[in-house]
Amino acid sequence: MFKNVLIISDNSILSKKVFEIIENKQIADSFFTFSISPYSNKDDFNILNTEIKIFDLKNQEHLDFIKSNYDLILSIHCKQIFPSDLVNNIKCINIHPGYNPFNRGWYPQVFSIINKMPIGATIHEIDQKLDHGGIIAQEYVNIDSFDTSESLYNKVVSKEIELLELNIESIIIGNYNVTIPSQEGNLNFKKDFNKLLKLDLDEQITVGVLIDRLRALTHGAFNNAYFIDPSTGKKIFIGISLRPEEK
Ligand code: 0FX
Repeated sequence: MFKNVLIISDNSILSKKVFEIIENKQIADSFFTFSISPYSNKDDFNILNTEIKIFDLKNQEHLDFIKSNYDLILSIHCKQIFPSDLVNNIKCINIHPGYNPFNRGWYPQVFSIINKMPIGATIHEIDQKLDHGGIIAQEYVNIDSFDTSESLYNKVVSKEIELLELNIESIIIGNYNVTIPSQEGNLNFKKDFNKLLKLDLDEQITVGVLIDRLRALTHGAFNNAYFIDPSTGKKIFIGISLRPEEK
């Protein structure tokens, strides 16, 4: 049983969900602390109605504090990579918006739309490699032909919440099982996402490949895909709208 649990997150909506799940489950024997990385704005987390700490996982004093005060860390979309000093000394568990070991790393749903690898949500132990450790729970979500990055991401986040609701008690008690993935899978970085953004007006590709590229880069108001206007040299941002027929 883990007694002092640190939740570190840069996603206020998911943090609030976890807060509610913990409250509803009445896990009274453990003490929970909510925190963010320095990349987040504390004000965005006021909706939690609890004290929010800020921990910088690159700061050794912060790491020493964490090591002496907590016995379990739950990473809920944290922007910082967990250093080996933490991973080797405390149980660290991550909820990842992807189906490990496929498209580990940056924005899994974007890459799954393009390379057709499985997508879903995974709860796993953190080890030295990114989105890599033993898997505690995971589930697929389906990619529809009309999904964009945004609609697929929303399905993944709903699945993450479902998995957390189902597994949080066994994680806190420490009686969960772990499965080691049979392969290393593949890993994408921010630079791989950035390489997708610029569209070459002279590139010859099929309509299917183009639609996939555009829907993989369509996510709400984010200015992702663009081409360069040949006459002005300006970036012209582009998204796609997909509407299945209503019957
Ligand atoms: O909570 P989260 O999904 O991302 C966070 C961290 O920011 C990220 O570094 C970490 N790898 C992840 C596990 O947790 O929120 P987000 O707002 O950063 O991104 C949500 C989605 O928004 C992303 O999957 C794709 C889309 N997006 C985001 C940005 C910033 C874009 O399409 N373009 C963008 O420029």
